[in-house]
Amino acid sequence: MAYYLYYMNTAPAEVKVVVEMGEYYYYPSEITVRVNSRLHLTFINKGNYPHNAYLAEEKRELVTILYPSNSTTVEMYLAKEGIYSILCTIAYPAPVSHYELGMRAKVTAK
Ligand SMILES: [Cu+2]
Repeated sequence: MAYYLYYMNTAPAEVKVVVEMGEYYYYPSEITVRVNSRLHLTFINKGNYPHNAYLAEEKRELVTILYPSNSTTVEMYLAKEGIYSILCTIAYPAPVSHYELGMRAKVTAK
């Protein structure tokens, strides 16, 4: 499942995407935006365990921890082309991080 959002103007584009979290996935798992987009990601935890969102390329957490039934909105400014990986680094109740079980999403700016 992928969202493709294109804009013809050169002003920063405001893009809003709702990302569902569960065991063990983000949905959608692929988001594509144009460079120079301000991406507002609203994470909603529809699962039974806590989840987070770690931005691998910048080595920082977008969402520290989100408990079941909670939601939060964070912003990513995509100033240059690239592919960004969002991973869930929580390892509960499984002994491995959720991203190792497939909980990862990709944001592409092009
Ligand atoms: Cu998780």
